[in-house]
Amino acid sequence: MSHILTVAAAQMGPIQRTDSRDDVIARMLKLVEGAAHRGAHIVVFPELCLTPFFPRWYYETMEEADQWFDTQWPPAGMQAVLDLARQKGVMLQFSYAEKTPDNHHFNTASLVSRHGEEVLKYRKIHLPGHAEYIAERPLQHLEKRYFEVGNLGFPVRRLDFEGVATFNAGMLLCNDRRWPEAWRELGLQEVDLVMIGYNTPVANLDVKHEQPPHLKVLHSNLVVQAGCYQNNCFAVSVAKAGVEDGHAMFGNSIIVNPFGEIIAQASTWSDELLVADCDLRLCHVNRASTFNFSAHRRPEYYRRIVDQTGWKRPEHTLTV
Ligand code: CDT
Repeated sequence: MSHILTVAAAQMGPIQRTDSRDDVIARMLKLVEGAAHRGAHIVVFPELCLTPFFPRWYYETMEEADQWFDTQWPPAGMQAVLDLARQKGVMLQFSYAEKTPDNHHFNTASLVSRHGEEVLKYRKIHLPGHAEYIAERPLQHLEKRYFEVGNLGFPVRRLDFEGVATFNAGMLLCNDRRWPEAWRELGLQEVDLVMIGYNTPVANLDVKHEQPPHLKVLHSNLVVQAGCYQNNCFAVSVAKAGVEDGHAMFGNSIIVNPFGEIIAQASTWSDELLVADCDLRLCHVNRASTFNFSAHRRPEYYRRIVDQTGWKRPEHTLTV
């Protein structure tokens, strides 16, 4: 066994409303081809990598929004990508809008073995935005309208990539990466590799506070670097980037090691591959020291984290 898992972040440029599914699939095929050529064992695609980020558009009914949802696994067109990946012997992670046979709607990520089987499914839990149209917003973000909160928790699967490495894999989607609780759920299952897809706009969506664009990059790096460091894992964090439907998404896909260091970073707003070797032994360095969870965690003092959602400030004020 080599202990080295070679991962590829397959950043994608924008997907316009006018692009066909075939156009998108052709781009994904090229990215898989390139990643395999560069020796990748796993290729990770962005959140909602088959469609534009449609939650920026308001639809009165779910029936209208359903045009963006796939009802089958694999989603339409994806079989060609799975076939190529199987032929090249690489694993894939992709994400799409899923409508289940019993009419539930999720923002879903799927991890596929090099034999073409789904080995792990994740349904996004932290859905940002709002459920109703808000006229004052410069840009709608209607994930709470179109998706239900994921019902699978934060699963981690132990995978043996024969002849390469055995590792524990988990997934997050976009806004999830900002929540330490999500990372810790994965970290407590000894996750080695976290795969993250995202669509994050450059524009500040909060009309009450003008946030400069550089903070978007800072915050995205900050949470992924901290998540990896505090949970002893690698992450492949992959953007849909560039100007989609007139709205810019900041891109900046990164691959991060368990020390929190960025080991690969995108430099375009287009389809772009980042490839990095992940020495999985690095995950054990801090597991044996600073972040030895068994030795140092104090869950008896963490109750508030699971019992409480919003803030409760101290009841009394002390005059000083
Ligand atoms: N797709 C996604 O989760 N995007 C969010 C932006 C939300 S702004 C209301 C993110 O956290 O990047």
